[in-house]
Amino acid sequence: MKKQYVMTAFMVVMAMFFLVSSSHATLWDFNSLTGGTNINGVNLGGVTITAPDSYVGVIADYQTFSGTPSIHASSWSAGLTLTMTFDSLVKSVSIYGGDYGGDSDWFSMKAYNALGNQIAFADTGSFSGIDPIHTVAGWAGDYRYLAVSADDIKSVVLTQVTWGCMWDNLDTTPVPVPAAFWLLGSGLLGLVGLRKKFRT
Ligand SMILES: [Ca+2]
Repeated sequence: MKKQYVMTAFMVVMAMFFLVSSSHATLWDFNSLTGGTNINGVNLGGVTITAPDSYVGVIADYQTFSGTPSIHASSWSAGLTLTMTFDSLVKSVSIYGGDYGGDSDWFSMKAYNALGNQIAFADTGSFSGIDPIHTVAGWAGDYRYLAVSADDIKSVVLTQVTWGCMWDNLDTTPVPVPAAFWLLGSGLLGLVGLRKKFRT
């Protein structure tokens, strides 16, 4: 009987560990990357960023956009895209984009599931100046924050709608522990309880 208590406690601890370890948000700030590098197709630890023309650059610092390394498309041409594909499904994605100089920036973000179907969309519209809500200490360029959320995001496509953008601080939250895991867990706990009942 003692053994069953130990097993039950072990399962509860494992379940809690799994929940805690899998609920952490993941932030890519690109700060360890070297300016001028082409990171197209490189896995940055959970995310791979690609572009149709095979160029995803790193800018060490562009005036005061973020004051730290950020990423960009091959040129400032309108319509260029970057695709960010995640190793594991996520339920939300956010990122900052923009540059500096008071021009009219604009970018959008589309989210896709593993089947390639679009499941969410966010758009800054034309803007200049700092995001009035999502301010970041040390950032002084023109930027906006965009976020999308859905049940099962596998990738997002960023488009610089007008002019060019740099992007920084890509942030995701993971898909929560599946309900099935908890059903299985509670089922096993129930079995332990039943065994105990039949024994006494
Ligand atoms: Ca950065």
